[in-house]
Amino acid sequence: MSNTLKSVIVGTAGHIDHGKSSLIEALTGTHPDRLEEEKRRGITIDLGFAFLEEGGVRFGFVDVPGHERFVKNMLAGTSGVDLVLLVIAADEAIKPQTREHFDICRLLGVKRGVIAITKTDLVDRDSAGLVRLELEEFVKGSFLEGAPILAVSARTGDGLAALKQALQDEARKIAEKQTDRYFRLPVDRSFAVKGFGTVVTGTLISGKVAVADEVELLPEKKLLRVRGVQTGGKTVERADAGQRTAVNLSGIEHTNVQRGMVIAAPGRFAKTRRIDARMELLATARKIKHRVRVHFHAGTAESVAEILLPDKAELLPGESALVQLRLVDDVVVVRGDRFIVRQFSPVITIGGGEVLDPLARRPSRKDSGRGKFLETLERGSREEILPAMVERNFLGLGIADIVSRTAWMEPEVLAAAQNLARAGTIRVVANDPLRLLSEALFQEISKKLLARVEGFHKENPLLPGIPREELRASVGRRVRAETFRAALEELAKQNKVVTQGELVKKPGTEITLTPEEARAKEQIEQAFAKTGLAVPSVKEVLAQLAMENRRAEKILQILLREKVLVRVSPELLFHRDALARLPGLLQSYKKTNCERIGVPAFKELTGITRKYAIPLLEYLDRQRLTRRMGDERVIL
Ligand SMILES: Nc1nc2c(ncn2[C@@H]2O[C@H](COP(=O)(O)OP(=O)(O)OP(=O)(O)O)[C@@H](O)[C@H]2O)c(=O)[nH]1
Ligand SMILES: [Mg+2]
Repeated sequence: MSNTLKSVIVGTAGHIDHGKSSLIEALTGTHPDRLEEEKRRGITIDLGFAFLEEGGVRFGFVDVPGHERFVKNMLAGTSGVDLVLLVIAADEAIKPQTREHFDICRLLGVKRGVIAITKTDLVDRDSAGLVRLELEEFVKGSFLEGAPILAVSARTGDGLAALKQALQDEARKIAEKQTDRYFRLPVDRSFAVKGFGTVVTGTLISGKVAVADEVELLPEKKLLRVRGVQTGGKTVERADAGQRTAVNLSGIEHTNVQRGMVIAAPGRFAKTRRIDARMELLATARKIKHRVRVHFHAGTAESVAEILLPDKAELLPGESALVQLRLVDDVVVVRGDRFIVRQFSPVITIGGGEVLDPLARRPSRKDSGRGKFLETLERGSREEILPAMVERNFLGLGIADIVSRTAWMEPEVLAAAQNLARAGTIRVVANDPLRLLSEALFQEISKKLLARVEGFHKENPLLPGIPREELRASVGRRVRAETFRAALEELAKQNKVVTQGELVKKPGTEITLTPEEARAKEQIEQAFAKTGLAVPSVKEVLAQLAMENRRAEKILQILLREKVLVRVSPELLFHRDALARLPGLLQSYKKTNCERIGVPAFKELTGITRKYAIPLLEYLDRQRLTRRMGDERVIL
């Protein structure tokens, strides 16, 4: 099984014409230059590839151009390499792109490498020795300090065996890649193969991809099917992280896939144009100011970008800072991805760094927690980052928000979330799909809901409870449905509220009526409504109900508390509609007669007897619709 071999990606680096491509050919038998123009001009323009299986390692070589005009192609090839093969011609020693490529490798976080001093057939031993000393000095303090330095010649084959051995030794030190990660492959080429259709290639930087998988093309968000997979030029069922991979895709023209796009596990990654990052400015660069325009490169993608310096006016050579990158085009990156920044014009590499928050928000003075948050993203553990992320989002965070920022696996997020929930830091408001909220915010929302339920009961003593939607509206649209549901469930679990169908209420505020009671309530109301002001006695009304007196009394109380019936005197109740007609009657009397009215005139006006007239007038006095003056009332 060829899959048991360790896969290692080796990228070349070095100045133009220093012999990179020749060395790859000498090592693998494949000349990596494939374009007509490359052959004609004798230089590498775009990325070239070659493979070698040796000593239990499957090497995938990415050969890059040394020409300063093609550094952007070099960048697309270098992201994802495990090992750099830094090539220096013995007759020229360190040149500008030796330095630039070396800087790029360092900024991209390449961890290991082998240095080849080539074309040794052109110089004497002493010169080669001087170049070696110069190189040792050059890489001091960097990831290449102590790396093997081999003197070789592609022409004579001198030193090639030792170089292969050194590559194997370094390859062995590279950590095995985890394949249980979400699949991600930044595309570096797309072309059509007769009889197969679209084929895209790239370095598989994360996870795995197999025949028949569904993948998502980003940033377009187009779902595609994998028809076939190749690694190292061989057809395979599956390709794993760390392999040069070609994927045959159905459902798309090759012209619709370009370098810089990403194929990935569907729904796991997101495109962005606003990235918070830690950026280092090279010591050799000029200082940069807030909002400087640059070229941004990450993976195989590039975009013009603006660098925002939220907490400083300028960034000095050799300094590093928390910056925000505003891109012109969409890219797909996650926390921890490396990037390179090149000066807008003339185009040279000036710095690079590490993505902290790929879905950043606009920096603002009000956002005082930003710096601390980014530092947590930079250095924190998952258990520290997760609550920090959750706290910054009033709406809480869904699993997709978390994964697309961090590329953490869903089970990892779940496990961390559960630990944090147990510790009382965050609240899991929904499990499937997972949604998290800060515990403090959750408590605040619960408190508001409870207060609203209590307030509702006070305002509406006779309504059984507040409708869910009304309760939901009371906390605003910034509270998501899942959060509302979870808070309500929690309150119910604590027995602080009771939910009953669409209603929410405090426990112990039972006033639900049976159908029989509801009918009785209707009958009582009718008895008063139809008699106008000449109301029957309460006793009489209740006696007519087919219901024991105590229950009937209770229903009467409900009507009184709902203010359908109004107690005018200890004995007399009136329907509110009948009472509502009185002010109008009095006002028209005042207009057509006089502003004073006596008991007889009132009796005549309303058509009622003295038995009702006196209590009603006293009620009107209390309501300040009339004022008693001797035997008469002044209509107010
Ligand atoms: N004498 C001698 N010439 C070499 C050796 N290696 C490469 N050359 C020659 O140097 C020239 C450049 O070699 P390439 O391999 O194309 O150099 P490169 O670094 O790939 O160049 P770019 O890709 O354009 O940056 C060619 O003419 C090679 O034949 C060597 O070991 N000895
Ligand atoms: Mg070349």
